[in-house]
Amino acid sequence: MTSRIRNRRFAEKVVEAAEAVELIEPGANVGMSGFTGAGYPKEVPGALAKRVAEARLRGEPMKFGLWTGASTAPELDGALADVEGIDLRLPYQSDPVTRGKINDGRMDYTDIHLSHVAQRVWQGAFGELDVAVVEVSGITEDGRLVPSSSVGNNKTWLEQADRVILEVNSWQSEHLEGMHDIYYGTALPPHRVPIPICRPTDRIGTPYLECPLEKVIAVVETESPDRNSVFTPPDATSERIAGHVLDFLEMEVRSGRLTRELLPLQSGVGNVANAVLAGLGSGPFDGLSAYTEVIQDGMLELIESGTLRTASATAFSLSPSAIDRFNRDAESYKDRILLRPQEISNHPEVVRRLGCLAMNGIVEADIYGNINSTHLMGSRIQNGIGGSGDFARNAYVSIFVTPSTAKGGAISTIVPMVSHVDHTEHDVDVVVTEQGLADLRGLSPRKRAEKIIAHCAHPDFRPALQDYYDRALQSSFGLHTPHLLTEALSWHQRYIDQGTMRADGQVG
Ligand code: 0RQ
Repeated sequence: MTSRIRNRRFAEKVVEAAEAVELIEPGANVGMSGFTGAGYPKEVPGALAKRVAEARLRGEPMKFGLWTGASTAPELDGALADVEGIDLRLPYQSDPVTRGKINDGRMDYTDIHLSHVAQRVWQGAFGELDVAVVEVSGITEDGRLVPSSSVGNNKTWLEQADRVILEVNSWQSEHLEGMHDIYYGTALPPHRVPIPICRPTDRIGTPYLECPLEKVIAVVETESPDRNSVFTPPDATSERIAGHVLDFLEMEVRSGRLTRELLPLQSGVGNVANAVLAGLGSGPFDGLSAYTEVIQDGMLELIESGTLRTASATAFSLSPSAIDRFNRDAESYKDRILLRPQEISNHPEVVRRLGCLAMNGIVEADIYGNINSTHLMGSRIQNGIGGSGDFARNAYVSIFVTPSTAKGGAISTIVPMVSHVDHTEHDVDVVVTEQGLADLRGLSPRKRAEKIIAHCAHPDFRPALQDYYDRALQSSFGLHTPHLLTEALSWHQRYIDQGTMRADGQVG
């Protein structure tokens, strides 16, 4: 028995991954742990992919429904997508192989708000959950499960699945024990009660996941690390975007709409988010808190410097060097960091009550402030909506950030009309590019368009956007939200046809 499996009866169920996957019947719906590359099972997915590949060679194709918390890693999504072993994937992915299969029409994908997944599964909207495959960082003497570096939907998987395979990962820090808050008080209507979180790190549950021993069909041991991408320092564009966001927040403080403590921060992952977080460390802000999905490097640094007092999330997404620092000092983070199930970390009720300041990346925005976070040219999925919708609609201020161009300047991320809508104009308060910031609060559509074109568009595309808007003012069917419908998506079609949105045909 390893030291991580402290319960004898669980230890008796240890098998190799290859043996465990034989217990998953073809066609099963499988709920796996994992959120932004943290806490996904490391051994079972690869073994399952191998089984699928071997079965295919025998002429017996085999597919599984694959449900997770959010994105995972090449060893999970990539491996199973590569052998075409996935039937329906949900709810968020960012794996290139998976993305390719979805966009080629070879795999089904349903992209839903992260906070909605648990209730949809409880409703039975995706059918039965047959098997859960969940990474934990240990099993206690009395058989409770110590969660790992993400919680995601694990509580729901363990409750809903008929059978459970546990992966016990001794690479994960032992100090994770006690850092989680698993709330068992959710119910379907009409039995719902308020979620009693009034401050980001209010504890309302228990540090452990529960799973009856009888459900556990196998335990697999591993020492493999999470997929931790190396931290790349913010580039100049991200820093300029971050600068505008920080100026905006400072202005909100100066005008008395926010205090120096701001309100609980939610921040998407990536370069811009890290640049904003870095800037918060040197700004006039203090005693900050976060109620978010993911704790990334920038947030850990803010905690280390003391600017960020507390952070609630559902997962870590740290670089290897940040993980080292975290593991060295994990004990001291216990009263400052807390990981929850994603239905709680992203819960609209809590986000609205706390008044989160939400900041997320986008694919494109239109001149009226509608946002596309997910689709390229209206039809190709990039990643998914993730938690951006959970936060944006319910935030105190919802901020969306993007460079003003993509693909070397061939694409304007500010367009006449978005080619797909994830966040409607009603959910969008502030749009920011490296060119500037448009505060849309309180503005009519026409005033919004003027601001977005003037402040956010790249100078190479600004005249064409202004020209579109001016002509729409002349001949639109209605003048509340002026549009030229036969032209509104022509920028996207030009990119598809000519590889550029530029009217002069220049590529980049
Ligand atoms: O593609 O690498 O092939 O060139 O999209 O774009 O600029 O690297 O930006 O990594 O911050 O991702 C919206 C995808 C932005 C992300 C999105 C191309 C661009 C590049 C990526 P290449 P960048 P980022 C918290 C909240 C939704 C979920 C969310 C996202 C690639 O922020 O998934 O907010 N958000 N979750 O070239 C064509 C455009 C484009 C474009 C960018 N207008 N047209 N291609 N690209 N803009 C996290 C979770 O919920 C878990």
